[in-house]
Amino acid sequence: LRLASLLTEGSDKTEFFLHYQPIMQARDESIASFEALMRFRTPSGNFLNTARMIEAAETSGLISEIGAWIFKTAFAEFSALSAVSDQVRLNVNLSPQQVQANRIYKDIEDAASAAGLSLNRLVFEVTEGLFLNNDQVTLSLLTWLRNKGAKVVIDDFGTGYSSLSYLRKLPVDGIKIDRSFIMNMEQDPDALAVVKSIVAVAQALDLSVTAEGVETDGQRKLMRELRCDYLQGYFYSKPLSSTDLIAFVQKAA
Ligand code: G
Ligand code: G
Ligand code: MN
Ligand code: NA
Repeated sequence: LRLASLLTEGSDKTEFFLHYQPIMQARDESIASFEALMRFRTPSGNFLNTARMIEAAETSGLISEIGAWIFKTAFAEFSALSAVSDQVRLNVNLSPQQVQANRIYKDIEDAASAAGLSLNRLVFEVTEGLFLNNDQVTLSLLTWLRNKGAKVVIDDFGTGYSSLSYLRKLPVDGIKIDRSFIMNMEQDPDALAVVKSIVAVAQALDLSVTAEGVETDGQRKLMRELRCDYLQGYFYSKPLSSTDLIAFVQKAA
């Protein structure tokens, strides 16, 4: 996949756009947030694999360019959701490469001011790998975002090198338990034990917990019993186009 040529030959060929997946408050199942997820569609109408496209953007050095487009588009589309309460937030994924580039500060500020959006409406999702080297560039960015009122959460938690004890020292507000654990916990006692201990540690450290990939009523009930904070997954909604998102918000209101 030649992302670079796709980009330079014009986005009139391959369309980029964002889908948004609702994240619910576990307590009352109201809308807590929307996660922006990148989508690529070819002229023939096929969706390209997002993970592969993001990876291609990372290796070709275009991720910051795409990232800036994501900030601009997501912040503007989110701002335009007039029926949504000001308690609802927007989650945006950050690639490790994007975090390393200095332009990210200005890209976020420019997009937020263009959309009239305060940074305290934002949640940034990062991966565990970002914290491996205790890198100052990373820590400075995350600290800056949190000082501006944004939240930072660790995505796909449990799949990386997580020693639970290191969590205490990181500039993060919460974790999202990877959906592989949620998927298996009803059948597999080990997966359930992992979920329970992740939740217990996060709660002891005052970190929010999101369960990803909630697909069944059983998973939903279990996570609510464990006092997980947020639930996300097909049980509530798949990722939605911006048009379908407006309908979802109106129905929930
Ligand atoms: O939405 P989907 O399951 O197709 O996403 C596949 C992968 O691509 C996920 O790991 C997701 O985190 C990543 N991804 C989706 N959208 C974005 C984005 O806007 N930025 C980054 N960095 N990653 C994204
Ligand atoms: O890595 P990240 O957590 O950002 O990836 C999110 C991806 O997970 C989204 O692309 C979305 O399509 C996918 N996803 C969200 N909810 C569910 C779910 O309930 N089941 C499955 N199988 N995938 C989901
Ligand atoms: Mn994510
Ligand atoms: Na995930």
